[in-house]
Amino acid sequence: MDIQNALAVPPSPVGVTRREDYRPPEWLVPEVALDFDLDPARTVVRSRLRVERNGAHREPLRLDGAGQVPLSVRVDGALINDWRVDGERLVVPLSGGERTVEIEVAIEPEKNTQLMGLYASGGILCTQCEAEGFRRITYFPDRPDVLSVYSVRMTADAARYPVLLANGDPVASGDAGDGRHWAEWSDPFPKPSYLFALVAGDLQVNRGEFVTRSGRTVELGIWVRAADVAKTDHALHSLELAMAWDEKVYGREYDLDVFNIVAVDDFNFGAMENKGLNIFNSRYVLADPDTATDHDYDAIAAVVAHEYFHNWSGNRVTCRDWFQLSLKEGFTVYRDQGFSADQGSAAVNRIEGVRALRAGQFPEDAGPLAHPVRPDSYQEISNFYTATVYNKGAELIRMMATILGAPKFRAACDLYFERFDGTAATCEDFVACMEEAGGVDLAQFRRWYTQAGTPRVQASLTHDDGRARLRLAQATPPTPGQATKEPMLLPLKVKLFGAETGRALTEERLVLLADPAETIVFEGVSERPVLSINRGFSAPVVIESDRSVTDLAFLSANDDDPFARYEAMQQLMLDALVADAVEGDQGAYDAVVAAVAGTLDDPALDPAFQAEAVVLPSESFIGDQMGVVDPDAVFRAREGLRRTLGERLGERWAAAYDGPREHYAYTPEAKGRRRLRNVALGFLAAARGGEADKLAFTQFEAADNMTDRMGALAVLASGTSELREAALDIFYLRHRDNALVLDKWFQVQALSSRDDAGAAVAELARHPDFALSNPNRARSLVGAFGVNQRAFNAASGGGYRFLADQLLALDRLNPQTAAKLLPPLARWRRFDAGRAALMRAELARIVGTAGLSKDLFEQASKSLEG
Ligand code: B3K
Ligand code: ZN
Repeated sequence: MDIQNALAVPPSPVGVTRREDYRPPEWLVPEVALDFDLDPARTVVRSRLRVERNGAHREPLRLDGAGQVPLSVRVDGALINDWRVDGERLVVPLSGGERTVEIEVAIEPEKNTQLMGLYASGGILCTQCEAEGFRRITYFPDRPDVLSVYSVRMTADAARYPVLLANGDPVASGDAGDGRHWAEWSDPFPKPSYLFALVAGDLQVNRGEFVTRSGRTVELGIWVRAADVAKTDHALHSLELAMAWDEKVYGREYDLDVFNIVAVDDFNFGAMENKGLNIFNSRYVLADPDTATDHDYDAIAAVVAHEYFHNWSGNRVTCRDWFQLSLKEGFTVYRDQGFSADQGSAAVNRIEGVRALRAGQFPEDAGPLAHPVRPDSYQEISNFYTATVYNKGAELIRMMATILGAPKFRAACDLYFERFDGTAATCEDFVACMEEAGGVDLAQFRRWYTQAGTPRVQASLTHDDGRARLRLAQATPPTPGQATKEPMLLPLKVKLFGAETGRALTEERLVLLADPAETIVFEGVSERPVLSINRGFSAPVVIESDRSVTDLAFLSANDDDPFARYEAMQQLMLDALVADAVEGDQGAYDAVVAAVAGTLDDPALDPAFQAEAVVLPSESFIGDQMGVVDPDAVFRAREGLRRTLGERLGERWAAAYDGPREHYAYTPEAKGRRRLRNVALGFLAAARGGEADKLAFTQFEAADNMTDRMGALAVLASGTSELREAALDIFYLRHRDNALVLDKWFQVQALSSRDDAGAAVAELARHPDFALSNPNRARSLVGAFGVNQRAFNAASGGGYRFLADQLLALDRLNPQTAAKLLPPLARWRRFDAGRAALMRAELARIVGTAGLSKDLFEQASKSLEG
């Protein structure tokens, strides 16, 4: 399609919701009783709503709906006929202040491919309501500031659905005749509709028990298919750890008698924090050493904890409207990061967190889909479950915790939970508690919620007469709709080290940079200082410093903050790689080799840290440092440095690789040793080619755990030997019946660095085991390919065309997941004119497609405009 024509494209097919238009609900629903006659083909839902007029007005009751038709409506027990459907809303004229409204609707769970509302997954009936899925189940004021006490009755076929679960505590159950049975659940805590859940299925449970600090016993249950029960111990154990951690660190105790988690295979994201009944993507529940990697184990613990922590940060205190999403998500990510940091190496955990931020959020902030942590408008709220709202949102909480200090931060959280318990709150409410209990003024800090874009800080250090001067200047680049930016409040942890003696010349100082530029003076600096800045990644910014190769190498060996040490090494590597990619200048490679050698030789460092410190920055992060991304040059430079490191440090990699073999254990120490061995294998492969493939194949065959098997397979999948095909075939045959493991098989090929990766991915999309209908499978191939920078950005445009084709096909089934996979096409401004035109043409093709969902339309049209 002609781009100019496409740009004159149809105006948005949907309305825009704006934060400034927020109005309190016209009607409240203090109580709701739901009765489900469950059947995958046709489920009848009867609701009884006690409604109360909110304030003095004469408006009718307007209830959100989507896709269903009301069968009947009653008011105070009497059938009425003067209701109407306006758009997708049910409008019921009501007089008086308090009435009971009963509505009957029918829905078709097995036809629900969007996986929002009530749907079927592998024989299980389950729900997903956040953000606006409840309206697909029944008519309701489907907004988070309407809080109701729910009771639920379910009736279903007893053989197909022996287990019936809902929010809260079980009340009663019995035989309904005709081979059907029923169960009732009741949740005493008022909640918004997005936290409603039910599950019906043939499930088995792994039970645990947790005694809260006030002595109440909570029955825990992880519900899965019978064959998977053996893979649920880690999730159950993680839940117990999370419950204890939240009591200890935040003083938060669980409040119901039961806490259930159910695993389903078809799920749009990771998991969902429904009150008392969390529903999970099975990839964040099921694990055993043979099928799950260390990364999977860590992710399961983090997601289990995250959803559990939402019981307070999200459920007891919820969001007033969806613009406040980061109120629960940013805070809860911050809380789960704290939990994970306490389970193993805090330094490695922070490195992983920052790496995720740079991989997912920085590009978002730098592109056409940039938005503030508290957005101002949306077409489709599902598009705002982003790295900005989640991960940058968590950094905002971290900065406030840094500014307040731990004791005051805890007091401020206590105040927030106490003051807003049982209500729907705003980001402003949270910040106000931080200010009040912290005794600080956060007026300027609030800009973090309103301004998009990643601030850049220029730092330069001068030294004379025993005095060091640190000049700092900040600027935030323009983002769509925000051409100019105000200065931000940036908490920067800073320390100086002596270049000659290596000793610390100052204490760590917390600089609160508020002005566009400031100079900080350090007295009594007797030798040339080296600057350690943004230690612990205290602010989510880009630091541009004039530190030399020598200084970065020095910090990578001597800084006493492990994150800063990692960061110095990364900067050293990045500078070296960009110089090579842009100018073919390999002058800094010697320094990188020496720094990596020093890190591997340092006996004080644990293997987990060593492994992360020596891993090269990703291709996309290297690209982010360039004016125009040249994906081929980045790939060439990165492979070149990998080979150089592999060759020149061959003995060290071999030593790291050849350490004593041990039986699998999931402990932080064993995990660190596995990680270092697999990183070493990668460097050995870069230097030795086919010979390393043999090594990898031996590891692949001998591995007693999935981490080592995947580590080897990743090396083989990017290699050229015939062992590659053999390993992929063995893996496929061994794991073809395990969907989660088969996802890894698709993913490892989509991420391959081989020249034919693009063609291989197109071929895999035709594989009988590939299906767009399962979000995990779609992400494992289409999503992974989008982050394979060189393959996706092939100059032919074939990668762009492939992605657009897949998105259009997926949009017809599952718009939410399709829209989530679009962002790689939004990066067009970062590439040369040829690639940019090809990407824009695909975006234009998407936007111009008839019948597009509003999810994909919003993402594609904004990407094209940006
Ligand atoms: N709150 C859910 C996310 C729902 C996403 C809806 N598009 C999971 C979580 O963040 O904990
Ligand atoms: Zn969450």
